[in-house]
Amino acid sequence: RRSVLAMSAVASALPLISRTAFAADKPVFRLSTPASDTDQRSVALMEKFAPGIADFATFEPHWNATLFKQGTELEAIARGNLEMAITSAQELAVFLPEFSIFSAGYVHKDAAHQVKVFSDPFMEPLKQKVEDELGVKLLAVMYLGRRQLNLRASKEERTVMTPADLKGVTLRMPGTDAWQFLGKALGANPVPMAFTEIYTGLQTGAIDGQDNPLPTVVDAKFYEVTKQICLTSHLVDLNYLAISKKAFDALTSDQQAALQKAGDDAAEFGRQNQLKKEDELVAFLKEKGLDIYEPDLPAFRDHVQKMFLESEFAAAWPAGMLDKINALAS
Ligand code: KDO
Repeated sequence: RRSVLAMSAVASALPLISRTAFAADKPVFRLSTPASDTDQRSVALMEKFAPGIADFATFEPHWNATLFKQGTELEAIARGNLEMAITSAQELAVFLPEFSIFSAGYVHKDAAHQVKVFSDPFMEPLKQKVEDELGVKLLAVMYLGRRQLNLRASKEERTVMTPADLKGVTLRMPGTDAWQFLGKALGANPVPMAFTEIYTGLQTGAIDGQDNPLPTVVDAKFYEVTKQICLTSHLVDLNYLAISKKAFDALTSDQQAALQKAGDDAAEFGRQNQLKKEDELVAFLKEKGLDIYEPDLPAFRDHVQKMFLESEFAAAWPAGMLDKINALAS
């Protein structure tokens, strides 16, 4: 009797053992990003994405560009050295120039417009190209916010109403051509610098200013070393939650669906929180003593749009795509 019991104990333990072995073998999805752990995209990933995939994979984020330098993540995924990133259209445009359409100022109108554009069938060939050429799958569009000009000078020292008022201003922009061109289109003198170096750059005066959405200005404490924010809203900025296609393809179809849902849930959660923060933080920044004001928006929009349309970037945009994007704006 004992031996029968023992036998059945062994038998029932077997699937358990193999399950345990499988659990120990769960793939680890490392994500590298310059974002801090308190950035709303990061919070959303921890609260929605990590638990959504926990049954079959381990999410291992590396914040503040501690694993890969800003801008090197796509190549790291392509080479098989990294599984996930929060990439940008500007970084994708380095490899696939058509993505520069999303780096042009005043193209996306708001967060909802970004979602409509990302989900539209006209994005399919672009997403496919990213998979085929970089081995990267774009899972979801994440909302970063409306980028604003944030300068060391007070409004009294420099009032910015039109692009001409930015003449000679050393403006830190992220380090790719599409980003640098946006700085130029704003009328400034753009310089490349990694996100993690901005605070010191502002503090020492190596740069006169930087551009980022209000939640980032607060999260990274740029308000401590700047005196004004000019609400140009020149780019309704997005990021793509990206995963290695190889890592994705190794999952079962149920796991892939669960991972996609976790990505969508994280993007939506982060979007809502970021939108709320964008609204709330004007008061916080004013309290901190910053001048916050709107410039002549048509002057900025016309200048930026004209420069992009006349640039070599626009030559790479798929025919008719800008009209299709504009048609999706409500
Ligand atoms: C930045 O470097 O200014 C930027 O805002 C660019 C974005 O694409 C994004 O990568 C972001 O930095 C980082 O995630 C840090 O918030």
